[in-house]
Amino acid sequence: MKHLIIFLILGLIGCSGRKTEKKDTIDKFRVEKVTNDCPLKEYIKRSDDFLIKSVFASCESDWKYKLQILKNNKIVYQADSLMEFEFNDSYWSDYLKISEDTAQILLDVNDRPFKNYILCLTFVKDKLISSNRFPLFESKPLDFDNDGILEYAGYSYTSEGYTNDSCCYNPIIFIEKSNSGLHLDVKLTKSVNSLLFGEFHGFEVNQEIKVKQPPIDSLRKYLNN
Ligand SMILES: [Ca+2]
Repeated sequence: MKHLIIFLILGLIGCSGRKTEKKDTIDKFRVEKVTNDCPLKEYIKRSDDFLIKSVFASCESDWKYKLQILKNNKIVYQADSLMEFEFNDSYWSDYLKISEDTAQILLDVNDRPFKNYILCLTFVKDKLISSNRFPLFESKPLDFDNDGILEYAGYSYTSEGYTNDSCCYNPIIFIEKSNSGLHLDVKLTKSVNSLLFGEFHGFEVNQEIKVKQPPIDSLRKYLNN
């Protein structure tokens, strides 16, 4: 969490106009100490016309933060500076060119202590038109409903993995990869979870809804793992 501390200290310094000279001196000393022990570095990734910029503490290089996305030198997305991102090899492409003007960027968000999730940003030219949260995709996509279109499967809760020991409703979510990009497959998600849990209880995990867990083989089948 050292980089979080650095951020918080930087945030405090950003309000220095309202602070005393003594307080400013203490804060500057802290920042220099922390950054000397674990200097900040910049992470840059290019996807087509989009430039993703973020920073990370060199001693915690897995977690990037203060993320910005630029197109033609203009900031088109700026994450909350407390959000942490990871850039790992994965089953899914982190950039989808949908048409001449439309593209999707997928970001792996570290939501610790909870499970990572995917933030799917859809841009038309340089405008962000939608921002969707998807569960992390568990494996390669599969045409689960035989409609000729692939779907990714994932679930949103637990850090331990999906086991049949848990007692609460935790739906498997299907994200269809169509010609118009990635989007929630409502029909498939409803039908599979109705089959697994006897009834569809919604798209969100719900700890208030106690359910009999389906056999692990069924879960693995629908997670394609
Ligand atoms: Ca399909």
